Amino acid sequence: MLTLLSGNEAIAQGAWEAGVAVASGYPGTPSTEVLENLVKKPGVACQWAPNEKVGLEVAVGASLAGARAMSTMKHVGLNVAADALMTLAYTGVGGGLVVVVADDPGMHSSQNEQDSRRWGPFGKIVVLEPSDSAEALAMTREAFSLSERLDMPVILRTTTRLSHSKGLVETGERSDIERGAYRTARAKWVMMPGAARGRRADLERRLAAARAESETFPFTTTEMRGAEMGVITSGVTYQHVREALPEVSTLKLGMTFPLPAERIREFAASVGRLFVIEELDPYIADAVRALGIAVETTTVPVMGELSPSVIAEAFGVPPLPVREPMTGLPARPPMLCPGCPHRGVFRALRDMDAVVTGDIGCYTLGALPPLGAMDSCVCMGASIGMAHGFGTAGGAGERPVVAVIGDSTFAHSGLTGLLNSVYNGGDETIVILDNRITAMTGHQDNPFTGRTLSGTAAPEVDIEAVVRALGVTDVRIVDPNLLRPTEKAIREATAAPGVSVVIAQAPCVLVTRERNEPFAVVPETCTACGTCIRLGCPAISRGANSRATIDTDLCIGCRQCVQVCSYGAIKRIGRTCDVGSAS
Ligand SMILES: Cc1ncc(C[n+]2csc(CCOP(=O)(O)OP(=O)(O)O)c2C)c(N)n1
Repeated sequence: MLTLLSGNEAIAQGAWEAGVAVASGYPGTPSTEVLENLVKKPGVACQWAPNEKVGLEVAVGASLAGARAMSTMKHVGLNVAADALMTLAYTGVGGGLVVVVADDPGMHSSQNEQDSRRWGPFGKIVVLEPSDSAEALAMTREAFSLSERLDMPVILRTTTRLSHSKGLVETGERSDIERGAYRTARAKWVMMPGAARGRRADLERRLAAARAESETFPFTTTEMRGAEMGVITSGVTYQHVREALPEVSTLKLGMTFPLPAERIREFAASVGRLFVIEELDPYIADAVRALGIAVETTTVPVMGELSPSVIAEAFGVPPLPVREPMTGLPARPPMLCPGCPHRGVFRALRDMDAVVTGDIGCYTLGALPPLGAMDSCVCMGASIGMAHGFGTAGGAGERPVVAVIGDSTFAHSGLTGLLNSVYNGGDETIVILDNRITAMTGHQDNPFTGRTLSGTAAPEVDIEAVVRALGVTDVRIVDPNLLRPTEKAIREATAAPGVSVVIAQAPCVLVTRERNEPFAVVPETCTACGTCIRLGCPAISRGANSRATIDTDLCIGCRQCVQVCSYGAIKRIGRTCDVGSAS
């Protein structure tokens, strides 16, 4: 059937058609929708893991058992899973094993833009790169067979533009894949040095087979449109090249590790001028030059997302007709939502002048003004170890050191950091922002939410019990919507010696969707002191005479602003009432 699917939907469809039996991953933009779509299909055990390493290990275990398996993650997730990945080329696979990794050129939603193609030569693992949704489906199907033929895991690498844009695909039926009986194969799977040396040598044989596959890979295509100029490219960049430079001949690489040396040589010999156009690192260009082939340099940027216009500009061709963004629109910087419970914690931390080692989640927005209460954000889970390191290095005078971490991030990679703090006698406070969801990536469940990816009930792991089990005795639980008790708890925790944990517990307002009657500012009473403005609530702004005004459509009635107004100028109103104009 012909359907319109996003790249991520197409990957889910391709995996299902290939007979994938187990799929496990961790959310991360732009990869998240692969599992969210696959779980809707029958016959696949589809799960969120607490982090990417566990997700990959689950898939590896399923592959060991002989089933086709897949793991999904964003590019930085593969750093977390890399310990498993780097040995997988040695062990090889049982059932076909596909690792979907989605890169984010331009960092729409990431802390860096590393180029995952480099895992190919680094881990000695096949890398495939689809260039549209149709290829995403077909290549995913093929990836499982390839993995089994080569006895190797296969990385399917996408980028934001491919993952999230839609294209026409022809969907098919699910293959009937019989899982064979499990047979012990210790020399292949138990990677002690003696066995690993054997598998390392065998890997060279398998890599040679992979190189041969690359030469004939059906998704690697040469399109001759003239002998003057040729472009080697891959992934979605191929589509941009076709749009920006429709006259040039192209070699589109479907397999970017191993590269097809002969196909590249042949193509290079057939054109007068050779260019490589690729997003992010000069990965293909360097490899082509290493073959002794001259590649002309370009001004195509090595960072950020490419587009037909960027390529057209670099090649001096007339700009493409694109709709320019409208000008004069009001700036809309990212902010915590109205009523977000994280706000109560950051307001306290700002007023305490704490040094805050931060982490990744919605709460990273606590770094922005007017809250401005975060000093670092490096990678998931880093907050706790960094707070410990900061304190161990002598801290910052009288300023308390506080780590902030969300519930999903705590499950992902915060547990070991906390264990480290306890073990090494830390003196830091950790605030766990427990909104019972992985909000940042679109509300996925996690081990603390009591639900699985398929929506079934799961044991709701008790964060307090986990924290105590890790050896923390000073644990406080607060509702961050109650501003003074929250500040009091954090102040007391930071004043107490040793490692202390404050669990700030209140559900994400976008999950509960609860709206109380909104509040409004009584203009006659407001002194324009700005205290409520400094909460950074999108519903509150300065109106006439600098007095505060509340947008009642945005206000969800959380009462945070009422608690900071010393003049009683914020009053509950009905949605249709008016308290006068702020003149
Ligand atoms: C290694 C890695 N995996 C995944 C992500 C994507 N990601 C960013 S924040 C986040 C989790 C946020 O959830 P939580 O900690 O509960 O905070 P919330 O957004 O709910 O406030 C995820 C999955 C990432 N940045 N890095």
